[in-house]
Amino acid sequence: MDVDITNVHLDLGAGRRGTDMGPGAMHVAGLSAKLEGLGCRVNRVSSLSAVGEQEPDLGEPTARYLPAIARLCRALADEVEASCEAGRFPLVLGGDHAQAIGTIAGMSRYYKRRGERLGVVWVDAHTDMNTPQTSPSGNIHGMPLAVLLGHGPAELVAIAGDEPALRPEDVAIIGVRDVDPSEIPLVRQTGVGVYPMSELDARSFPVCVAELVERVSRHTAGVHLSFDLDGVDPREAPGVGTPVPGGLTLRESHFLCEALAATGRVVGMEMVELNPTLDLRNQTGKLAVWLIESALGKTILGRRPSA
Ligand code: B3U
Ligand code: MN
Ligand code: MN
Repeated sequence: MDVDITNVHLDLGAGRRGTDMGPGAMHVAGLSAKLEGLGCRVNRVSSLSAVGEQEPDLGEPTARYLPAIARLCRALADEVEASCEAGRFPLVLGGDHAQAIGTIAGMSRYYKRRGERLGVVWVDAHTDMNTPQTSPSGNIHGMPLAVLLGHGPAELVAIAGDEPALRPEDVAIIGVRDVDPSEIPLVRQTGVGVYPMSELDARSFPVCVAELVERVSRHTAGVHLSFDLDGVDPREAPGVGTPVPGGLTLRESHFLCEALAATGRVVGMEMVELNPTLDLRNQTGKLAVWLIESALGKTILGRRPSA
């Protein structure tokens, strides 16, 4: 498999600075060599940056840094779409989760043009379905999934084209344990699949993962994994800006990535919200690279035979 890596130096969507340094930390953890060890070829590594962009003075902002984030996401969508077009696997290193507006819009444009649909597994402590009207923070990293389903600032929704990037039936969020009361109506109204921690515990993790894989695969030509590291428990992934206790264990996180890889239908991945300024000796950066390896097909007893 040929992989295109895009480093996204973006932290303007988050409430805390520092996720712009996430890509560097994953490279320090040996990403490229590990991908090559898996039999992947890294075709190109490119970078997009919103570091140092100024916030327009709009009084009390409801979508902070909207122009800069829209600009970056448009450029990212173009890159990712071109990678899909060339038959390469887009691996996007974040960056805060606002980048998913660009990554997934680009992938979705490619599939829509072929009359096909894209499935998404969204790993997150949060549901990321606020809009400027409901957001308590004004931070766009709390809004990307709403945007991709067609709700939110028009300049962000439009990056996917005339139709929203995703259909709610093709989306599942897993690891959820911190939802704003104000975003619950949109979560319910859209009907996206949501697996809160309580359900994973009550019904067992493997059962829920099997159901989730079936949901995102049923009507789709491929599945993208949008992995917010705050989905993982902060004891194992401390380097994130909004840690929430009670998250996925390292073992569950690997299990999910391995289960997705085993379907052979993973067509893109992004790893987001890594904040090296809050990490402990790159513990979370290393975890991120491990999880990427699992999602791209690493197995414990050696390489899975490639098709
Ligand atoms: N729901 C809150 C907090 C939040 C969302 N995503 C992250 N934090 N990482 C918000 O600001 O929208
Ligand atoms: Mn998120
Ligand atoms: Mn999150």
